[in-house]
Amino acid sequence: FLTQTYSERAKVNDNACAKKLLELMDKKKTNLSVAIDVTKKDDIIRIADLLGPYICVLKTHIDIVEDFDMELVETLKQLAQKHEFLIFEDRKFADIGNTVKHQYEGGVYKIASWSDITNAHPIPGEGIIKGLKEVGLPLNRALLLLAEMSSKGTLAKGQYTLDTIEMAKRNTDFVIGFIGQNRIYDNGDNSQDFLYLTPGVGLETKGDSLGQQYRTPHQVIVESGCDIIIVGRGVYGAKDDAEIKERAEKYRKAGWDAYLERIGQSQ
Ligand code: UP6
Repeated sequence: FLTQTYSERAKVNDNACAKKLLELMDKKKTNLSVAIDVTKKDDIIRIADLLGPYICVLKTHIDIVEDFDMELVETLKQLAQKHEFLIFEDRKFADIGNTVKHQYEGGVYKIASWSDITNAHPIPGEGIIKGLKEVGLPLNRALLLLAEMSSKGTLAKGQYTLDTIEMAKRNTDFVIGFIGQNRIYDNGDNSQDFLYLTPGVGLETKGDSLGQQYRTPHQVIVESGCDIIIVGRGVYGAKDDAEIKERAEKYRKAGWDAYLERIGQSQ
């Protein structure tokens, strides 16, 4: 899959969400996901509308929003349609199946009702997938498992990561891929594969004071074989809207050029 195009991979993917994602990446020429980690509803909406044309996935942390209401997610859904991107609530579920089911479906945020993709830590065992699947599958939602993390000292490594992949392989109707740093597993034929979405991407700095570690789009896409770069502060942390757009275009181009190099189509 390292040399296959996103559109070739879309054709063999039976998960509606993964198929749509791969198709829109190809169409919009972007493998950039932006993490809009800001805390005011109006800022999220403004930045989402601004960045719509540059991104394939809008990543949210809905529980950091101070003035959350359902109108926010309704607006994000409309923007997702207008600009053709998917919404990924980075909820990082980590509890037993019965609990995550409620957290995913209900509560204040009703994540399953608006987020195309969400993610979960495999730490509780396979029940977490089963619980989320009961809610998400009928709604055509998809799940990513956290196989590795970008942060210093992460415990998600070695056998834990390999076991995560085995869990995903048993649930390919709902699990479309991973949050990770490397393409750990590649099935090596032309059947449905996993998507690798990678946070910890930055062009200017190597990390922050709280353990975040950054790599470049080239390292992520070409050297590590991942599919989507997730960038937060590197994009939204600009001084004004014009600079946010400039930065988004810079990361979009860096990610896309890296992809073209990987599939052997760079000029
Ligand atoms: N994130 C990571 N590393 C992981 C998993 N998730 O950084 O292993 C998330 C963070 C944040 C974003 O929760 O929303 O990706 C990275 O933001 P940044 O680019 O501003 O560091």
